[in-house]
Amino acid sequence: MAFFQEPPRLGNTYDKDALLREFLSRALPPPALAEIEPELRELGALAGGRLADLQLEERLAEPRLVSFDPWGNRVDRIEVTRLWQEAAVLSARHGLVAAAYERRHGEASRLHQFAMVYLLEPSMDVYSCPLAMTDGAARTLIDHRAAELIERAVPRLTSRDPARAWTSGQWMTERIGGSDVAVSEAVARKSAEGWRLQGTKWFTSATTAEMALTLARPEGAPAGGKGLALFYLELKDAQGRSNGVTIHRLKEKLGTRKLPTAELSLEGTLAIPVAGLANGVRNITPLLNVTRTWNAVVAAAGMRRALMLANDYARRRTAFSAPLSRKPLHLDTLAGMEAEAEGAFLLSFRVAELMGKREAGTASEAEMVLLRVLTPVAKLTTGKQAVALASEGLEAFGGAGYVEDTGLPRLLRDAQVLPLWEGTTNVLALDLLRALAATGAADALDAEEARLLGAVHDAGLATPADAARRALSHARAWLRSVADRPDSREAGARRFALTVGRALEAALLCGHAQWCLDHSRGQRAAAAARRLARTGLDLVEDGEAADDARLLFG
Ligand code: UCC
Repeated sequence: MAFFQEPPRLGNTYDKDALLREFLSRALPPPALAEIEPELRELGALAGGRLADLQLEERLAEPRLVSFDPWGNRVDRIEVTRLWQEAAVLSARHGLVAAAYERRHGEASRLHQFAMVYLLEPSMDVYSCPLAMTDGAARTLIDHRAAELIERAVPRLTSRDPARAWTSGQWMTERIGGSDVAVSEAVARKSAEGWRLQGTKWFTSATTAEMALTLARPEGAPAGGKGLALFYLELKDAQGRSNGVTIHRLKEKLGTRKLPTAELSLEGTLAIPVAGLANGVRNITPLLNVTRTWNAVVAAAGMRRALMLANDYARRRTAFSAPLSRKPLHLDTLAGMEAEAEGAFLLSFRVAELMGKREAGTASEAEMVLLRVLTPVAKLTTGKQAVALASEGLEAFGGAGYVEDTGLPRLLRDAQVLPLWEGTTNVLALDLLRALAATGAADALDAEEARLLGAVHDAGLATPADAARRALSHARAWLRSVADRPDSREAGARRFALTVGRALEAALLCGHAQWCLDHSRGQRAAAAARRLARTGLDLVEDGEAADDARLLFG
């Protein structure tokens, strides 16, 4: 009989994720875990089952901009895919934004929220984008204590009722601006009815939102980021008419194709200042820090999805007379991916954990500084890892990974956005240097290293712990060496940031692995720590690599 290859299957993505379950056992108080686990399991079943099927079924569907109604009236309506419509309902019902604000689990509420995001996101066709901005907008309004806007918008942004829930846009990018937001051209003019905005926004993601936070320069204000102001606007007025927002077209992008990203004009759009009439760039950074955290979690989630598919396939695919799962070289490749995915997960969830503590008011001063430092590190490190791992994931399927109707190429296209939006790798590397210049930042990083590696005592973790220590010490020495050489500092910023990111991932994995060993949770995490530390030394065979690879095969 002719041969047909069996496709990969996901199954319940919660049950299959050993690291997620270990991490939650370690990080959450047992009653909190007992309370949320049934829902996580339900989401895992949905993500690995019906949603994944729908995603594949409507692989070719894309959002559509309807500019006019049949009678020529401008309507600027964006129609989204079925999966997006369902994702909106599911996200509200499960509280993918709300959980962080309801704070039912105190400082662990961000872990609860991001565990749900991590599970659902790979099957939601980047609906995480509007959710991330919605979360960021709520955080920004609250951080600025903008009382009237909080009262008006936050209950909608954090609603669990799909009929009441709003999403928010984050309209920063202009044709002239890009990463250099300070040169934005949009202008704000005071009128009898309030502030009106005029200008063009060049890359507004998820333009299906009900509101947006944006930047504009009040007439007469000075140039630069300090002269911009942060504004709140709603896209429609109370009668459902456009608030001076004209959508010109949707972007034709490499990936995130289900996500409608628009070019639009603001033509007399009524808007409300959120935090005075200056320092717009600084004032929008709470939003950026939230979306960058989402970016890191989404990167880790995408990596896990590629790996789950590749692992399952390795059992189903026989080549050269054995299943791939029995081929040492294939296992070694999957093990490298596993180690990367585990590092990315632990780094992004460390940021989530710190964010939760900050919001619950339980973070120490040093933890707040650490959060500021780790946010760009996590975003930039995991963004790069996500692309590399998606590419490796496709390769694990051979030719099938390059064929569109397997649904696999999307993994790579959607990953490619992660290092570039919400601040490119270079912009974030410079942001790390900015953050490290603050008082106490270097000490906070040292304390994190000591916290993670100080508890590691198992002999099998000595090598990766040492590798993490050496990398961090090398990074510190480099930073000191360029203190008086701004050009060298800038030129080396990316390498520095990635060194810090990867070293922290190794340290986090060592800390996690030690916990697993202490709690009879097996050797998997220790193998991942060793495998991560081996990266870059791939030709060095130390005799344990093949054993570790078997331990890491999920
Ligand atoms: O790409 C976009 C669409 C994405 C859709 C949503 C995706 C959600 C994804 C998640 C799920 C998948 S939206 C636009 C993305 N654009 C950016 O991210 C901008 C990239 N550029 C930067 O990040 C730059 O570093 C700037 C614009 C923030 C800063 O540039 P400047 O003009 O050089 O500004 P300064 O002077 O360095 O910073 C201004 C102030 C300073 O404070 P003060 O005024 O006290 O001196 C900085 O310390 O802002 C402070 N600051 C920060 N504070 C700057 N960055 C931060 C920060 N991250 N946190 C706290």
